[in-house]
Amino acid sequence: MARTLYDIKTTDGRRLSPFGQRAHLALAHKDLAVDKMVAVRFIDKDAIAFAKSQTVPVLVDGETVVADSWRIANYLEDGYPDRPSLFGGNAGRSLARYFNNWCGLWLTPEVARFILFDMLAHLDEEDRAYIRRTREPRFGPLEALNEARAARLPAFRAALDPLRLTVKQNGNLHGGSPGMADYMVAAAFHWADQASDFALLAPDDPLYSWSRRINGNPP
Ligand SMILES: N[C@@H](CCC(=O)N[C@@H](CS)C(=O)NCC(=O)O)C(=O)O
Repeated sequence: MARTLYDIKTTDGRRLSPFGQRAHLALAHKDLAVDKMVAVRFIDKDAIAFAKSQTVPVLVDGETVVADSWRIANYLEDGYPDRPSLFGGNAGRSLARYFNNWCGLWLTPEVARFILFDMLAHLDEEDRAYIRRTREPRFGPLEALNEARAARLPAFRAALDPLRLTVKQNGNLHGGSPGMADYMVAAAFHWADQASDFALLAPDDPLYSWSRRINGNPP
């Protein structure tokens, strides 16, 4: 059964979607290979129109089309029950939903404020214009965001304390080995690493080594 993943990937090889990274990690956890990866730009809406989606990731698994990283994770969990579990049961699935919402409502927009301006350097002219057009109404001018980021960093890092402590105590959010909650959170840091050289996490932060390990890129 052929498996295709649509994700944002630049011509210089950067994967600029935290949500795409979640799908990569979930597929790897299930030990499911991606036969074909289709690199799309932010503006390439026609390429994913068949999935009735405006966003990536989109997974095509044989005849099945699934858009949205949370739905992809649930599809993989339910469709491949004999493979390692992403959630560790229904209680784990419910708790993972909290992290999906926390990332969507807080972590990903916060990370965006630190890296969106730098991300422009990896986009072509059309995508740069698209990002400004769609993100500046929400975040304000990207230059101003960038100028404010150093001042905002201590509060951002402090807000990660509950995550930091849990990772220190458990090893991962899911416990001794990572699961979907870890993938969703760590994927936001993968995005930051791909888009920018800005040191969002200090190298001696336990979250630095944890997120790099989860993303398959140990320190
Ligand atoms: N809730 C969706 C969000 C997906 C999403 O926002 N993807 C971004 C890339 S990070 C995208 O495709 N953006 C296209 C756009 O901004 O038009 C998911 O979890 O998959």
